[in-house]
Amino acid sequence: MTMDAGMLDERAREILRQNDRGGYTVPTDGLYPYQWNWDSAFAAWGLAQFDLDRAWTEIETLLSGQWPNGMVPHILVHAPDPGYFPGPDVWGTDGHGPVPSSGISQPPVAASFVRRIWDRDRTAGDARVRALYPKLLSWHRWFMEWRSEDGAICITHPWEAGRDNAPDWDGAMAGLDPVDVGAYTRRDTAHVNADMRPTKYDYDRYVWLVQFGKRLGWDEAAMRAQAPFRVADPGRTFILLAAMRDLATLGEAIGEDISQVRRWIAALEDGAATLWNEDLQSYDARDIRTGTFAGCVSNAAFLCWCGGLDDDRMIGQVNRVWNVIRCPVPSHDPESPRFDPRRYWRGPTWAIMNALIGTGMEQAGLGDYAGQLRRDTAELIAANGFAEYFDPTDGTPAGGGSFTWTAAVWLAWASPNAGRG
Ligand code: 9WN
Repeated sequence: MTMDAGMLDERAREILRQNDRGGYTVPTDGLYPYQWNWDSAFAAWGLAQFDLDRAWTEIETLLSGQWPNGMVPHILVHAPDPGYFPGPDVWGTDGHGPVPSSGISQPPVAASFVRRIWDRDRTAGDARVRALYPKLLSWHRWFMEWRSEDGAICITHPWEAGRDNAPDWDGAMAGLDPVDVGAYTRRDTAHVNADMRPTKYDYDRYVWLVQFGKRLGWDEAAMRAQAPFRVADPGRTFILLAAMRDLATLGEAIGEDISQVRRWIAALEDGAATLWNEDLQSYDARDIRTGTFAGCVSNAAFLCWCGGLDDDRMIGQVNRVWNVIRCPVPSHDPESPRFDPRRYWRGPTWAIMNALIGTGMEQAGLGDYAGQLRRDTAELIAANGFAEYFDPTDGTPAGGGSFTWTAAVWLAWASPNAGRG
């Protein structure tokens, strides 16, 4: 591969600076004008490679939006912007949290990046990690109280998974009737090609689920009792498992009692086991209302190693998928009829998912696979830019450009110069 890694490093730093809105980073200019939860945690990982203080601030700003019940919203609206739909008025979350926000959360990657950022300079980060620990603990508790089904972590809206239109939710989405959703104007398709975005069928259901939560005043107990959409997600389960292990490491280091965190880890391990689909020979999403598996080998299934599971059963799937499409990992099985290489989470490859999968593989002793995935992700970015996501069949960049988390993953993991910490 011929690439000028130094130049790409500089471009990645420039993207992070350009998307900085003062204390928080937007995912990309225009398309996503607010602070997104897991985007920000990745941004902090990237920022930590050249500005540790700013990296801590990113996480602190994210946690400043935490609701009293522990939930950390998936979107924080520090400054209004008409360029994105739905805004806080549609969510109807006024008075729920300290910052205008959405009413749902996103994959909790933050604790894992806090641990890595802290490891870069434990002395400088000591006070900051002590202040963040109780907030992360209370967010993780919220997951265990409101999203756990025997340790398998659920989503109540596709946006909570961060993998919005993944085929993993097709069955549960078909069970919704978005009656009376009313008229609304999407903004995303004004920024990027509609063929690369979720469809109107999807959006009607996304908006209807927001209206449902708003109607119930975002009361978790009431929402759980009625639960029109509740799907156990392998992605969230493995990510929370990883974050919980990192939280235990942090807690132990600062002298906290981590016995509850240990119990949660055990519960999540049990929950992860319930997501193994024997017929598919893969981890899989499961609809809680119907008890049925989605039948999807998605990139989330390959996060088992990131979750710290010593499990070699997914290796067969990696080999099969890479035989059809050499890595990086596509978001959906390339041999499935539902595979769509340009439509968002139904086929494209995402640098953030590759980074989580790769660091997990590394940790599990699968160094050759991890190295391959990292090099191929680097090549993809070097050849096609810092796009939101990429067509895995030919690398075509898709979605938004100058994307924060792609730049962050480049700096922290994919770049030949990356410290990978
Ligand atoms: C809805 C910001 C976010 C990511 C998600 C990604 C996409 C939003 C959207 O963009 O979701 O939250 O409007 O499509 O799916 O993972 O956090 O980058």
